[in-house]
Amino acid sequence: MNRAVDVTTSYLSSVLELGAGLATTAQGARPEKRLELYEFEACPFCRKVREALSELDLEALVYPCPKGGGRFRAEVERRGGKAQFPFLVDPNTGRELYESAAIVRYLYATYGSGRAPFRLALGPLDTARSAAASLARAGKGARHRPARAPERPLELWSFEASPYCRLARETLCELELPYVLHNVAKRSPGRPAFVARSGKMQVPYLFDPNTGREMFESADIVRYLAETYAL
Ligand SMILES: N[C@@H](CCC(=O)N[C@@H](CS)C(=O)NCC(=O)O)C(=O)O
Repeated sequence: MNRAVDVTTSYLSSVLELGAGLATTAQGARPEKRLELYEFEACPFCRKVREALSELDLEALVYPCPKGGGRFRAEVERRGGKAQFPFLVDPNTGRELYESAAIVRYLYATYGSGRAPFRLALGPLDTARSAAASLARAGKGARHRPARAPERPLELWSFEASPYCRLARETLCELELPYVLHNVAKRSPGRPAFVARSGKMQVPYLFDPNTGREMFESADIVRYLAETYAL
């Protein structure tokens, strides 16, 4: 896919998300330890969880589990008994959960206002909304590509509904590169600290502790990840 098609279809995907994962909402208690999420970018159920993380201004260590991937899928099977995604691990409470609706409800109950977003009550309609957003990207972020494993997780500043962040996340996912997802959605209280670090409010922003490289610009990030890790 060329860059113009990538950006256009990623914009369409964001529009089809219908505002979910764009801005933060009421936040509750903050986790002491980072949440861990096993997921893949193209999965509509995983998107619902990432939307909730953005809205609740929560960070997560993301373990990408694209189809055909050999790095983290086995860990989910070992812990939960089956290879189904999303799978959330909360080291603060010891909870380990499958099922996107249960995970979103848990996140809002534990780290939000207590009440899950209205869209969750729409059930299959909400899933159709998220599936449409996946369809717009025609399978990007679904299948693994051979890549070497980094020693340490990368770090990405992002928010779910950003079309440019999606392009960066797709590549991280396909290459099975684990990363700390710093969500800085609109109204995020984390934005000032991010700007202090990076110099301006623009995402995606990638930091690779394995090479010391940091950069803005989704096209540069996608190119850097492929050149550095793809085989
Ligand atoms: N009801 C589950 C459905 C999850 C689901 O079907 N996930 C698919 C991916 S979209 C899956 O794990 N497939 C197995 C695989 O990819 O190997 C939920 O809401 O979390």
